[in-house]
Amino acid sequence: MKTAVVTDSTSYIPKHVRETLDIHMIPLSVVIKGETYREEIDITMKDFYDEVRNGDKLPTTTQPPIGEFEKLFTELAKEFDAIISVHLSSGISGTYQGAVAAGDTIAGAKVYAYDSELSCMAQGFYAIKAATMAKEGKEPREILAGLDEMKKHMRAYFMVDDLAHLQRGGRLTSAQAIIGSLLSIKPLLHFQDKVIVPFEKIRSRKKALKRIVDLLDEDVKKGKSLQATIIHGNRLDEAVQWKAELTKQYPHVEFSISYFGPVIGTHLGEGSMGLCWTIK
Ligand code: MYR
Repeated sequence: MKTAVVTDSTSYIPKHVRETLDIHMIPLSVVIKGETYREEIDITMKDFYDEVRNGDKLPTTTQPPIGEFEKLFTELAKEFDAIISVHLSSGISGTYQGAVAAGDTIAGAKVYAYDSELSCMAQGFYAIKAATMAKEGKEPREILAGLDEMKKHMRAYFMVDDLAHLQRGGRLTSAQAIIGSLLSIKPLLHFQDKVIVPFEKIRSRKKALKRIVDLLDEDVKKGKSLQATIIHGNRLDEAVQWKAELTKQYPHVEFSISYFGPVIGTHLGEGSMGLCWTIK
């Protein structure tokens, strides 16, 4: 049984990793001043933030057209018996549903769309795990069980500099009054039941980051072997420094750095910061 692995661009898996593991990528897009850019292909993270920082018009995002899924799945079905397609949470984007709908039209390979229930490198962890297991010759059933096991241990917390982006994009699921009460502070955010909700109200960026480390600490103490990624919205220097501190504090956790690319950055804004972790 040969299984191919697909993910969308919001996993922000580095190109060389995708190439090494044969992970196929379908891009979402940002629309800036009427121009559509496929992220990870037509526009980099840095160019995106530079472009929109002082722009008078705010960007918007779009999910991949179903035809793109159909094209890729049809191509892969010539060589593979199964396709596992890992996507950002179905609670914040229609991308997962697009993969499901396209998968239903494909002959010759069974398509398993997998809802990561979050996004970014946390989603990337699933795609990398799926691709590694597929290369080991594991059956789709075993791969999906591996992803579900990983999901039990997945944690992702993040904070934004300005909640207005999430509010404007409609991706913060809370009563208007709650959002209003959060606007002046830096709440810690996370995913619950596939949507973004405030985890705790915290007043400063420093305290929010410290709280994330406390949450990591609780899981480190459980003794499982963990991998973690710092995710930043164009704050590489800060991420590098945080990684050095965390690596010193938790030498047995494998840390890496990733970013909130154009699509996710449209909804979070520049200067966001997060940490996700799970079992290896
Ligand atoms: C679309 O247009 O379909 C894309 C919508 C993307 C919404 C993104 C909302 C923010 C997600 C934050 C993820 C943080 C993961 C650690």
